[in-house]
Amino acid sequence: MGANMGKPSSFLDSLPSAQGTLHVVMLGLDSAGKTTALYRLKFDQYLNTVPTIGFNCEKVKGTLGRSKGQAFLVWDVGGQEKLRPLWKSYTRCTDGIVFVLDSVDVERMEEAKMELARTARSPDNAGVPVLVVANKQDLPGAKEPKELEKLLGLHELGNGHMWVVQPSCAITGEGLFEGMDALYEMILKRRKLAKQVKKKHR
Ligand code: G3D
Ligand code: MG
Repeated sequence: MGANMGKPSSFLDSLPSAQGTLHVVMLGLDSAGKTTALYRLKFDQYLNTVPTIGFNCEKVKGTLGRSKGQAFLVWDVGGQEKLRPLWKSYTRCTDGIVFVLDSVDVERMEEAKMELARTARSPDNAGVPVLVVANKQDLPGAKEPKELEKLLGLHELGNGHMWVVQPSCAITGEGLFEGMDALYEMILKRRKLAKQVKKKHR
């Protein structure tokens, strides 16, 4: 501790637990697999889900990499069209956005792209890192991350967003914790950049 005196922020930076609980919102079209993913993250088991009306909210803990032990409060907001206007109120003041995608549903890819773009453009969400969970990779015909990048227009997301595409299968849980770790890395990077900018303008 002594060696770090006078540099409290860098000391705190090295302690993930010092960051407190991070707020994350899960978005995506209905039946993309959001609720399945949330309960996989929470209980490490498959739970039969019913379409979400309103929202689910669970505290989950990272298990991999630097996110190990880090608490995330994850909001799973219903994806049905009539509920989407609510997304805005949940994404205010969030540390990260998890956008869950059905990697097989090419018919609704354009709709998913539009919803993601709408969320990303919102001034409240400027610069909030986006984890795209390319779900249902177990199904034949699932699109690969590189292709989804293009289909979702991720390179044109703008508004200062960092993003990562993580392939997953929410039923087995494959890829979910890797995704949370990638999201955590982006959150840390964003904080570091913000601090550098602050320093520059002092
Ligand atoms: P939502 O919360 O985004 O609306 P749900 O989606 O979690 O309710 O999941 C919708 C359906 O997709 C569920 O099937 C669920 O089991 C299935 N699902 C979720 N993730 C995966 C996955 O990775 N692979 C496959 N094959 N199916 C998945 P039902 O049949 O209950 O509608
Ligand atoms: Mg749901």
